[in-house]
Amino acid sequence: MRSGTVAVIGKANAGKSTLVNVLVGEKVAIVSPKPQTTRERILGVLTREDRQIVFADTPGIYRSRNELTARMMRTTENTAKEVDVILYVHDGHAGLKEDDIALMKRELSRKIPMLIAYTKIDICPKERIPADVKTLYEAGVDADVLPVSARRGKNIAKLEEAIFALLPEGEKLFPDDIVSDHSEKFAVAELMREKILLKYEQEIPHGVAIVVNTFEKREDLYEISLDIVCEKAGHKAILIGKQGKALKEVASFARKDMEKLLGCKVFLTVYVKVREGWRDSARLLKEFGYEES
Ligand SMILES: Nc1nc2c(ncn2[C@@H]2O[C@H](COP(=O)(O)OP(=O)(O)OP(=O)(O)O)[C@@H](O)[C@H]2O)c(=O)[nH]1
Ligand SMILES: [Mg+2]
Repeated sequence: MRSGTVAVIGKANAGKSTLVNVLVGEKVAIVSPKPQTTRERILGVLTREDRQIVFADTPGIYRSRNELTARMMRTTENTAKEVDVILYVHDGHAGLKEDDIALMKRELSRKIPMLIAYTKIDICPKERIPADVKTLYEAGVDADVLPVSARRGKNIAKLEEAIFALLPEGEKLFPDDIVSDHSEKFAVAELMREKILLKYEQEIPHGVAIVVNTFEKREDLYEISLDIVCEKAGHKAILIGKQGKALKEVASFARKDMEKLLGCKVFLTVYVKVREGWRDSARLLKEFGYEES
């Protein structure tokens, strides 16, 4: 039996959460085309007869501009320090830049076994892959590079085996039926945030926090009531839309996913509230559940 933890690290929007979800085989983390989708460390647990791999999905590396993003970066830094393996996720489609090499070298300097998942190969030019691998080798990035596509499920089994080979012998860290360290209530809040990330543009989704006030099972349905907290009155108006149309749409979209997750009907009530500057307020960050992991 081998078991251990794997920090999944990389730039914002690289495809870390998508990769963790396919490796674990369940949606443990939300995904969107916007950077800074993941705000907290989320564990996704893969258990087989001979192994348990605990993936720690992390907020993507991004220049921090407020206390929320600064906390996110500290979470990522703290996670990378205490693991058996680092899985560095590189977005092959975005192209290899000098700062990618610098980030990989920084992770390598921790002296923790590291693999590079070169992802999104389904949409990147084929000839680019060997050229980038050569560039990395010549730059002294001494780690195995595995080309994968999380979206197409390509080379995922190979990646799992490469991780498995780096894990220490040991007993399971979680019971067999656990796939994540987060609650259903957390997952519900995240699904709401995911739909907001998908529907609204620019700063609006980044300035949104979800607070679940009611989460109760009543016979054959869940009663869920939540606040969408935003930063400005102008954002609130856009979130709600003309005659509440936008909000109705996004809430209905989220409700359908919540029903899939919980396996029963959901009665969802949504309120939009304004809390100016919450991303820089230690008190509000705590109230909304954003503590450093
Ligand atoms: N074509 C393609 N797109 C992918 C692949 N993996 C992820 N994506 C897309 O890339 C975008 C970002 O994916 P995420 O998994 O949210 O990225 P992340 O690294 O977790 O991002 P942050 O949490 O913001 O740091 C989404 O639109 C995904 O659908 C892939 O293998 N192929
Ligand atoms: Mg993510």
